[in-house]
Amino acid sequence: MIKLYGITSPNVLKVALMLEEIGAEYSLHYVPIFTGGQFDPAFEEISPNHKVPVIVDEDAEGDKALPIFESGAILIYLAASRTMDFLIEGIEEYTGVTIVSPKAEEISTMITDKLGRGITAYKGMHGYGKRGHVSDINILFTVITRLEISRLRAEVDAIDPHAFIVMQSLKDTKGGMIKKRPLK
Ligand SMILES: N[C@@H](CCC(=O)N[C@@H](CS)C(=O)NCC(=O)O)C(=O)O
Repeated sequence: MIKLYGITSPNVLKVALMLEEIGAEYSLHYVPIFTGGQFDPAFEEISPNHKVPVIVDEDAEGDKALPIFESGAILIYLAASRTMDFLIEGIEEYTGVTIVSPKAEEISTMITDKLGRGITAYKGMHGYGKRGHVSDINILFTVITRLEISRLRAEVDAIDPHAFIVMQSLKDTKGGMIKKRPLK
């Protein structure tokens, strides 16, 4: 959570706009600067130049609260920390892939041999349709990183261009062998 200290002045509003834009969780705290609130010793601790806006990032490094003053510095801090989040989450983001194909065996071998990823197979049925033809099939499920998506698509396409593929980005995973292997 970020605390924003200020009034309804442009310097404060531009910080509020940035917080809104990046979707940050924040709370507003009014500082009565026209009656000397900026000289309150408690406020002075986070704003040594006695001005608003000030933010306090309560989740900065190791949950240690970090006060930042000067609107330009605050905007740079928010932009930089948001960019870092994106880089870390972007690279670490996992995608769950479900593949339905009569060539499940071949695709499964390709995923384990070429991508080095594990596979889970569900026993399923496919072919529901107007003609009513239904047959047993192994439905494959694997978890890959964002960087491996295009390679997986290309490899599956080479084996079965008609394979049905569903991808979902995953917020959390546990177990398996996802994090034990460095990216290639
Ligand atoms: N350069 C500062 C200017 C901040 C500023 O001037 N804040 C005014 C309100 S918009 C203030 O707190 N004035 C109180 C004072 O000067 O005592 C920034 O961009 O943050």
